[in-house]
Amino acid sequence: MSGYTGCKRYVRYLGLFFLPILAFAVFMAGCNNEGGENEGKPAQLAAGVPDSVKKIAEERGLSEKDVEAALKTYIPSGKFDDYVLFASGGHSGQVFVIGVPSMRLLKTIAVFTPEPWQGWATGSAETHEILTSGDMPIGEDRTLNWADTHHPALTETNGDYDGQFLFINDKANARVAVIDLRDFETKQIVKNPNTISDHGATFVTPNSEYVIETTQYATPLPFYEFASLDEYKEKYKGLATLYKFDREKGRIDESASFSIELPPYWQDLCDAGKKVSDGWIFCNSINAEMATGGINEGNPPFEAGISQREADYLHIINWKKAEEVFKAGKTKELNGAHIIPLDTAIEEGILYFVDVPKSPHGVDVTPDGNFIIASGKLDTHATVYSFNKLMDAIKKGAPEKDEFGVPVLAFDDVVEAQVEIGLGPLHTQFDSDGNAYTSVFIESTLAKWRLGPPIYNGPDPWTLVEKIPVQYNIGHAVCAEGDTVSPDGKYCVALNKWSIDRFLPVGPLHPQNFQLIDISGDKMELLYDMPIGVGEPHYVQMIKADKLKPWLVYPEVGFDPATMSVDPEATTVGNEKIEIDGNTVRVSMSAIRSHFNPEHITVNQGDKVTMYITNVERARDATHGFAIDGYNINLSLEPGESTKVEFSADKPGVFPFYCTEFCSALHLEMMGYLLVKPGPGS
Ligand code: RUQ
Ligand code: CUA
Repeated sequence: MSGYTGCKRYVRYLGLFFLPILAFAVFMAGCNNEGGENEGKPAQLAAGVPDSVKKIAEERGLSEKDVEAALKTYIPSGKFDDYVLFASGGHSGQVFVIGVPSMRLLKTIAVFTPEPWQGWATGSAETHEILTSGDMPIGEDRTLNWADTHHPALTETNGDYDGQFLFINDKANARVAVIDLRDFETKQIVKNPNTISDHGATFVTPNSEYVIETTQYATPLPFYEFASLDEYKEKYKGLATLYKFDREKGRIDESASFSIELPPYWQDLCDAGKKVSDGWIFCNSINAEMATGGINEGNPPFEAGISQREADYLHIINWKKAEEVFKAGKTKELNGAHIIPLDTAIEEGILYFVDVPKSPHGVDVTPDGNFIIASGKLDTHATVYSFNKLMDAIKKGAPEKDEFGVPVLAFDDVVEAQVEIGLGPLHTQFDSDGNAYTSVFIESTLAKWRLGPPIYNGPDPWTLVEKIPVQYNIGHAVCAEGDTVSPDGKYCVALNKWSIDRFLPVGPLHPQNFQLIDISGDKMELLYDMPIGVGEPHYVQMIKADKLKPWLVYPEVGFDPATMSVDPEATTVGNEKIEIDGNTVRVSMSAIRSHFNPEHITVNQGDKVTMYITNVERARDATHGFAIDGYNINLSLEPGESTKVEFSADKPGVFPFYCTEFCSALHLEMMGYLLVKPGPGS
C-alpha cells in the first residue's frame, strides 16, 4: 500500500504541467522500446533442426526467438485458429473478427456503417431498416452513417462467454447494436433517446440479463434540450442505462429497459459484478470536478480542469435493486424511456460512490468477483477494492455525501491494495493462475501482477511480476476469455494505438498494432504484430473458437436474416415473375449459378419497384451479389438468403444489373437489364 491516502482533495492544476510531461514520456517510451525484444542474434537453431530450416532462418536473418514465434503462430492451410477476437472497429463503425494465434482477419462485421460486400445498407430494405432504426430522434438528416465503436461484449451464461450474441456501442451517438453469432450479422441498433454519447458500453451482467450503457459527456436531459454551460450543475446529467436483453428473440427489449439518473461526472468504463458481486455494476467517472472548460474564456482547458482533484468517483450501482424499483414503477418517463431519478436512486440504496485516484479509466472485476480493479491514467497504481468491504461500508453507512446527496464511502475502509504497476495504467485482464495483466499506456508496457487471497494464495500477493514492452501506447489489452469467471491464460493481445516503426510506411496515417503475446510460460513472449489499417480498435474480447457455432449456409431457402426465419414473401424456384399494377412493379427473382431469373425487367420511369430476390443455392460459399448500375444498389445474397429491394425507377435508360461475386466460370454472364422507359415528363 502506498501513495494515495484517502479523501483529501485539493485543487491542483495537475494537468497544466503534467500534459507536456506525458507527451515527453510517450515520446521516450517510443525511443526506449525501439528495436523490441525479438531482435536477437541470427538463428543458432538446435541440433536436429533440418539444414533447410536453418538456411531459411539464416537467409531471412531470423533469431531463434523469431523462429519460435513463427512456429507458435503458423496455422497450416485447412487448420483453424484456437481463439477468435471480436475487436471494435473504432471509427469504422464495424467489428473485426480475427483468428488467434494466426492474427488473420477473418471478417469485418458491418454494424453502424454501410458495407457493400455484405450488402449492408447499400440497397437491401431490411438492412436499411436496421441501420435507420438507430437514427437521431431529431433533425432533418437523421441517418447516422458512421460510429465510434468501443467495447464489444459477448453474451455470457453464468459469467462465461456462450458464443451466442455480441453487443457493441457507438460512443459518438449513444447507440448499442446486437449481432447474432449464428450468421455474424447485425440484427438491431438502438439509439438512446435521452443521451448523445456513451462510453461505459457495452458490458453485460453475468447472464446477459442487461446490457450496460453509461453516458460519457454529460448534457441536458434529453440532450437536445438547450441549457447553457452556466447551468451545468443543475441541468446537465449522466445516465446509466440497462438494456434488457431478450435472448429468445435475440433483441434488446426497450420497453423492459430503464436508466438511472447520475450526476454530470462523465461516467467512464464499467464492469458488471460476477459470482459474489453479481447484482452490482461498477463504473468509473472522470469529471467529479464538473469542469466545463473554456480556454477562450480564460478558464483552464478541460484536460486541466478535469484533473484538478486527486480523485474521481467510482460508481457502485445495485442493479438488482434498480430493477425492483423500475418494476415498482418508481420511474419518470422521458421520450418513451424509463428513468429512475437521482433522488430515488439515493433513497432506494441503488447508488454509492467511493474515491478512485488520479483520473481513472478502466474498471475490471476479478474472475471470482471479489475485487474491483480501477486504474488512474495519471497514477502508477492499480487500486483494488474489496467487494466485501464495499458491502460492509454500505451497511455501516457512508461518512460523507457528494453535493447531490450520493453517499461517498470511506476510501480506506474499502481498499484492499494499491499495486505499483507503472505510469498510466488503463485496463486489466486476468489469467487462470491468479494473475492480472494491466495495460500501461504512458510506459508502453503490459504489466503482469499477482492478485491476492482468496483468488491467489501464493507468495507475494499484490505485487508486480513482470512487464513486457509493447510498440507503442497500449490502450486496452485482451487475454483469452480474460474478463470472464474462467479465464484461459495462454494469450494476451496488446492493442496499441501507435505503431511508429513497426510496419512499412503507408503515409502519415499509420496502422495501429495488435501484438500477440504468449503468456503460457514463465516470461511473457511477443509473438506477432498485426497491423490494423481500418479505424481505431478499443476493446476486444477473445473467445475459444469452439464456443462459436455459426451457420455455414442459411438453414432454409428463402431465409430473411433480419427476422431469422423464412420470409413468406421470398421467391421460390418456379415462382419467378414480374407483376405490374399501375405504377407499382413487383419482381420475384431467383439467383443461382449462373443466372438471375428474370433477366429483363422493363418498367416505366417513375415506377415504384419492389424486388424479392432469393439465392436458392445450398452450397457453402455460393454467394451471389446483385448490383444495379447507376441505382446505387448492391446486395449480398448468401446461400439460402432472401432480400428485398425497393427503389423508384426515376432515371430513364438502360441499366445492366449483375452479380458482384465471382461465383462461377460464367459469373460475368450472370446479369440482366433493367430497361426504364422514359416517362412523359422526361
Ligand atoms: S477505452 S483504449 Cu480505454 Cu473506450 Cu479506448
Ligand atoms: Cu453469381 Cu457471380
